[in-house]
Amino acid sequence: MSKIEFLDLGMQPIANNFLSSVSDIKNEYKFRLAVTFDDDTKLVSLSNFVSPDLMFNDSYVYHSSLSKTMRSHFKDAALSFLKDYSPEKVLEIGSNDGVFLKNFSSKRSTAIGVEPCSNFANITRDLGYATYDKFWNNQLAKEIVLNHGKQDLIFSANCICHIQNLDEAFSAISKTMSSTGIFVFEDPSLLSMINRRSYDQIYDEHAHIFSIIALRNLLDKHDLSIFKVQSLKVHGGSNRIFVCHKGVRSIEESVSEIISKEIDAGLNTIDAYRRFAYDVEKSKRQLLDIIHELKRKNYKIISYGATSKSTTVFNYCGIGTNLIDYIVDTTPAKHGKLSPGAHIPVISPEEGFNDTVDYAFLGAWNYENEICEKERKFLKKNRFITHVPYVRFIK
Ligand code: DWN
Repeated sequence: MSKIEFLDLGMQPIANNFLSSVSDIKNEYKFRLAVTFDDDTKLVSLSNFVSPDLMFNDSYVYHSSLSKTMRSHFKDAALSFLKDYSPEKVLEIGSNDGVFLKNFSSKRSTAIGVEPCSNFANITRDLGYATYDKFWNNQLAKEIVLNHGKQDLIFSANCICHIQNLDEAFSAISKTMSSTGIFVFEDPSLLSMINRRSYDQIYDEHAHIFSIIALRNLLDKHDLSIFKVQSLKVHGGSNRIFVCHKGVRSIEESVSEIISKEIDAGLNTIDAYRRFAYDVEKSKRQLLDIIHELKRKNYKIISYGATSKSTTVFNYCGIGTNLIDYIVDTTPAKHGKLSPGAHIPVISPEEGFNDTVDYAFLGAWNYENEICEKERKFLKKNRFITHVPYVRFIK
């Protein structure tokens, strides 16, 4: 049997489907969030996929530009690609609010976006970038090549792992990339997830969590080669993967270096995933223990960052308004809503992050440095709680 399920995180909602009112609860969509290892390709994927239209539509709420960390991350990325590869034609798959695209001016290059969430596609269109509000597939690739020609740089951040049919996605990329072009994508690293026990990287949108081992196997079928990998700190540990048509560029050492680390961690065998599943259970028990203990002492606990990740944690651990009073988040579209599944009210930090709060669960743990810097006053007397890489307080 080549597909082995190793973790079940229970019935979960759509991670970014914030509810407008209590009356929406009865129609809330739920599915069984479980994870499977494919022993042939070594790919880790959800056991059950959710229909893309239910997740990515004109009500999508995640804005890449809202964090200072991500704005400078994408600016640096764009500048380094311009310096190292001088692409004239740039295409971004999953362009969100244009945080990457807007670093390309029409003087040096033409940049176009693909973004199925039309509320976001309208933002980049208004900025002057041709944007297709469609899902990435062979048909769209054909349309783009016809209208704009083949592309020198195809970039995608936190989007390829959202695509369920990777064979079609890679085939479409291969047909859209010019003969000397590059495809660069970044997504959460499976190695980081396993090492940091950050099981909350698993939710409906993340159809797959990638190892370089699995990606090399999948890309090879489309005559595409990984020629460089960079480890990134963003989103709790990501990989930036550089791909070209086979034989066009020499393969840098970074590829074999990271594959060796993955093999050392056992990512090519099921045992590492079974150990991870055991650690996830333990993390749940420890988190519940400390939250219950604080609650018994009558402390006020809230959550900081209404992330997709916290949807997984709250629904897996059974944490609701019995333990967490509310969630503060900077995204205006989440304010006044109820968090998916756990139905915890979401309000702005201005409204809720004040002297009455004793402890805050860090839903946005991937921005620990940015948030701790910003919230120095809170940390003088109070503490954040996180479960990554183990359950602990942040002073
Ligand atoms: O791939 C994806 C990643 C990139 O973004 C998507 N599938 C969905 C989304 O996942 P997430 O919701 O877990 O992403 P973030 O970037 O961890 O979300 C941070 C949230 O925290 C945002 O809602 C903004 C909020 N926030 C805040 O309230 N105060 C963030 C910071 C830095 C802050 O200071």
